[in-house]
Amino acid sequence: MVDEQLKALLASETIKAMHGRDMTARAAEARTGIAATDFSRSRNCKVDRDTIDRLITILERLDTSVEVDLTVTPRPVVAKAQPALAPSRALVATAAGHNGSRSAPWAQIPPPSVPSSHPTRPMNLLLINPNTSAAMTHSMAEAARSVAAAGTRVTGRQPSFGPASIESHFDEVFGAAGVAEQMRLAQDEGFDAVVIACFGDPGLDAARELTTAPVIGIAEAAFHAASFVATGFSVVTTMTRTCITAERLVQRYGFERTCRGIHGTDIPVLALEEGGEELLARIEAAARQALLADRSGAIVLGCGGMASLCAALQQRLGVPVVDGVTAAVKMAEALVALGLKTEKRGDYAPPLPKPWLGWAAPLGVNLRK
Ligand code: 5HY
Repeated sequence: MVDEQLKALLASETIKAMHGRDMTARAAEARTGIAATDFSRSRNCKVDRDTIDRLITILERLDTSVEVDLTVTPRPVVAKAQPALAPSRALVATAAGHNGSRSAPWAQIPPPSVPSSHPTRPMNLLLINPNTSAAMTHSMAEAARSVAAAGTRVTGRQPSFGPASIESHFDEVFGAAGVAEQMRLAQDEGFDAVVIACFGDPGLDAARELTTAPVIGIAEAAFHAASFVATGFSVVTTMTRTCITAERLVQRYGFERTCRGIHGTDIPVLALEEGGEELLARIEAAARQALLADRSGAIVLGCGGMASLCAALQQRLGVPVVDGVTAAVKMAEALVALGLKTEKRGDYAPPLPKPWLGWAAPLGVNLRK
């Protein structure tokens, strides 16, 4: 009885969410087998994706499988998603950005051969935005979902304290602490991978101490991706004063030979949320100048808040433009598919227990799990 109720609830919630995506009632009916009349009653109710994710998680805990075909036109951020779910465990893929059908004939094609010890189950990806701008967390989670594989569910979170944007060393200290807070709070949620969505990769090492799941910083991911497609790349970022942070990461990750220059636009991070042509044109101009001055072949966007501008800039510049958020998502999926986990023998072993004082004390207890 419970299953049916939840299944119906999930399907109708998903349909409501699909309504937000201009799908005709007829089409939704054809895909879900739920009578169109039901839709008219639910037309004005929008349900966010997180709700669907939660419902899916509930269903999984009940080990119930539901087949829903969700063909939705993804917003072109970078690349089309690649369906990879095994036919036997057809589960509801999260509504946004997936292109998977269980009823199409190719769905019977066996999934790519992955190591048998790592079955292709849905992957839970935690995207942590180290600043406290909920709008930026949302836009980066959207970009992440637009390239995520069919079975990858993206959960976006930001700290409960700290700066709305990270544009200085002082901001970065709290950004890193915010990452540590969110890692501690998510420690029992079983995320399969984590993305730190700020171009300074704040708190990356600390986060890796708190989980065996792969943790990827968007700067590190972007540098790797750019070095696969060009012998030299240039970074275009926000405030010029934060260029030093990117310079230090280039050295830390060993990209001195491929990173040919780092350029600030002095566009404040939070101004990116406004978007608009004027802003895009300023970044485009800075990128053109960098390509010329550095003789580089690719551009790396030096802020997570630029993720939604990536496709348009690539179109205009005609060179590879790399956004770290989407690059990190695909690398996280690759590491999980390869069954690779963060080492626990050396410096990424859990922090040693000790007394903690003050407001952060709750974050310091029972660290050795
Ligand atoms: C970022 N700051 O990606 C960095 C960009 C920067 O709040 N998110 C931020 O300027 O370092």
